[in-house]
Amino acid sequence: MEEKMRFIDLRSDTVTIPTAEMRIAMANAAVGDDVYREDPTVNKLEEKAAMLLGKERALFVSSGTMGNLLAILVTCKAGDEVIMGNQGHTFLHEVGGMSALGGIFPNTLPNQPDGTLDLAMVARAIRGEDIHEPRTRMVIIENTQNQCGGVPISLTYMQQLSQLARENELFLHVDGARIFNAAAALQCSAKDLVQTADSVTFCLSKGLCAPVGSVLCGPQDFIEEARRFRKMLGGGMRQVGILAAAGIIALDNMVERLSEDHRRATVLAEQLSQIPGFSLSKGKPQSNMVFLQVDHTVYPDLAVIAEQLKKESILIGFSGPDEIRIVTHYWVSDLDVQHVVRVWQNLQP
Ligand code: TLP
Repeated sequence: MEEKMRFIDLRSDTVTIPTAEMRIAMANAAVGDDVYREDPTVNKLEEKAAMLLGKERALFVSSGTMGNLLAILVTCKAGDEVIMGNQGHTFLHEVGGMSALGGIFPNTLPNQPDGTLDLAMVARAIRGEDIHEPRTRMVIIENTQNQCGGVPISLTYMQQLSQLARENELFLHVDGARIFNAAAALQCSAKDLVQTADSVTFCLSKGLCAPVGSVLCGPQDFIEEARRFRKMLGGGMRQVGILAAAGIIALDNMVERLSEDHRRATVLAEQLSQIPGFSLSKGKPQSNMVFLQVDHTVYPDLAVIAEQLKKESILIGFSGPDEIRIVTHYWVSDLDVQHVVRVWQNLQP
């Protein structure tokens, strides 16, 4: 019997638990010491990930945060600068790791509503050879861009940003925590989306349902260096094929179905935004996230909404003082969506 989730948990896709198939694969995984590079299941996952993303090599890491941090630590020295969005996860939600652990400097530019960074602003932000200034080494772009609404960043933009980065000898890293959602939304392959980037981190443990782990993909020498930094950070794990086994199922069986989550997010957005007091703050969903602006005059206290929903087994997240974030995933079914809409229609201010 497959374990089910106790709540309709819409707080994030990070809350997903592994499928029954994953648990069986985990129990039966062939393992070895991955610090010796002897875990066959990790090796298989890394080869599969590198091929799928079109990069030379890949490295299994504990989290998206670690993947992004390794990319930065490998590329930059202390005092170097990274251009990134001010709504990017790397800037907002990675505990300032790049500065705390690497002495590396974020130069944030405003994310535009479509999640991109204005290319002219990026060009202007790149430093010259002035002895007073830090060196710009790197640009990070997030795809899908979470805080801007879970928006996918187009192939054309990715190519333009990459060209700008190349012309200025900058390393382009993609925080592709949800790159497969972006690819599903844009109806292209994840490989095409990151083809012009130097490196990418993607997460196995969000919409793809694996319990733990992300993968950093990039050039061979870059990944070799990332492996050293991973060890330095205490992230050299041993018989970790137990986890990689779930990651392999995630890549084999969970990618194709992501558009179902997108469809359910669209249904939720359409239905909930018709209820007085709620509107779509970041437009119609393009992937698995719905952002709802709450009218303060109707619902002065968001905690009251969360409490009523929780009583009906529904959990929601908040992304601002008056904003609710809802994320769909494997464990949210069509029936769950109907239940959420029914309960929401009966909320009391
Ligand atoms: N995002 C989480 C929270 O940390 C906000 C969420 O619920 O959305 N990049 C992006 C774009 C992310 O959204 C996240 C997680 C990460 C990186 C970090 O991944 P983990 O949690 O594996 O370190």
